[in-house]
Amino acid sequence: MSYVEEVFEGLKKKHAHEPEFLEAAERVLETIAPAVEANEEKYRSTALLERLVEPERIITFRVPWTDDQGKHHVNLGYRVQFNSAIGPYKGGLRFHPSVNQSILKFLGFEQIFKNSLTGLPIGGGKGGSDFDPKGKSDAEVMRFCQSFMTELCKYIGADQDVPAGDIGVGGREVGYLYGQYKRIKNLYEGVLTGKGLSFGGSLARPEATGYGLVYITNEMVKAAGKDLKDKVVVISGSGNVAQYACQKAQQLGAKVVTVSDSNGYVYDPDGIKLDVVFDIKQVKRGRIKEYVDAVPTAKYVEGERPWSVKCDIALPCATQNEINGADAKTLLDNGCWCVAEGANMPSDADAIDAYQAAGILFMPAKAANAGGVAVSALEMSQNSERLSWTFEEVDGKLNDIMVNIYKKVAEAAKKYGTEGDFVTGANIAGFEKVAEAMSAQGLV
Ligand code: NDP
Ligand code: 2IT
Repeated sequence: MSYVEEVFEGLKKKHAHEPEFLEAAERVLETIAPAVEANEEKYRSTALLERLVEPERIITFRVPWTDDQGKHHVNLGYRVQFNSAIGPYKGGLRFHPSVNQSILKFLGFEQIFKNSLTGLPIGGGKGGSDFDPKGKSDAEVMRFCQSFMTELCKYIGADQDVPAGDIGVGGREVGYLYGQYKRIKNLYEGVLTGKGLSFGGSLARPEATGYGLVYITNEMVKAAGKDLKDKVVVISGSGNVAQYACQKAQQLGAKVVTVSDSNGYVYDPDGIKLDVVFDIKQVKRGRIKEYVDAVPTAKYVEGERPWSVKCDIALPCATQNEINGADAKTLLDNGCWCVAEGANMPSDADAIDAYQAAGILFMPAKAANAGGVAVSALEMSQNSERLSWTFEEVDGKLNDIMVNIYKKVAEAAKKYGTEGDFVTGANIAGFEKVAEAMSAQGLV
């Protein structure tokens, strides 16, 4: 058995009840195998892979809070501090009823390599809660965030661990979390990113993940001799990532025809009107089906995802495993020739096999959605120097970072004899820097 297989077998025995984490670990381990084999003696003798796959620590805690009727509730809170070899733990907080340790370990593990690809000094972490913000009042969300931070504040800090948003955690939640951190610790520091502009946030952070996704997609498409102009794009989700992916794709001349939420999708053959989506999601916190009230020529499809809509390019921007093998086949049968992942691990293993067998352009999440965390790291830099950069400055750096990620990923794929396989390229390029830092720092 190879070293990589041995480590994965051990992991399966120890964490049999964590399917999402095992899925993410298996995919990374199998694709970095050639880079591991090139240094096998060194990595084996220092148990490098055994250390890489176990979080440095996981903090779990209860989060008691009171609803508007005075009823008491208890949710679970977590922070997975996965790897600090190249910088303080960095990664978002997810508030969603599906959150559990397996999902946060998968996200934290992916975050290690994503953060490494940005070229910025940030380690990997992730956290969150099984709290469901849907249907809660602002006051309930505030009380929940305050209780969550009352415990979390003991374990984070601007040079220690810097959380941000993810599903269910946006500007409102980050604001409440920041207020409570400051109140308890009496520290005004960049402990969270995605903050509001009036208290240390960065311009272009809300846009960063979606814009970055389209910048790297554009780079990949250009390298294949094509462009985004007039291409039909299908997007899933209608949250932070989906909204700004839609905006940038439209700015580059593409025609985005769908957005979705967990209830269904909207198909607008004339192109999604983003002002309508902003109003539903950012102002009213409503459901995407309300889109057809404002745009009666659009169609709402209840209970389905948008993968049966004919497109050139698919940008999944909702959640993990939202495209399975059958969905991928439908996309391919309808002529889709490019998939880039805004969400984390939206394509399951069968879907990726289908893309690769068909030879389409495919950019995996840890490269494609790294723009969000990259601008978070730029927010940390601005907080450290107590200055704010202009929108153009941040957006320009974001574009450079995404172009560089594309280069790194493409070069690593080529170096290991799998040209055009950006899954292998992203995993190896992300891994090499982390492995070097872990090796230099000894057995910790
Ligand atoms: P938001 O909470 O802003 O939006 C999430 C969107 O996805 C909503 O439309 C939501 O619909 C939909 N969604 C969530 N869960 C499901 C589900 N189980 N099935 C179907 N639809 C679902 O989150 P973000 O836009 O921030 O995050 C989207 C994805 O992007 C996630 O995978 C996240 O990890 C990833 N990501 C986010 C980054 C960021 O900076 N925010 C950075 C990098 C990656 P509904 O309202 O019905 O729940
Ligand atoms: O998955 C991700 O990269 C994020 N949710 C963003 C993390 C961050 O720290 O900005």
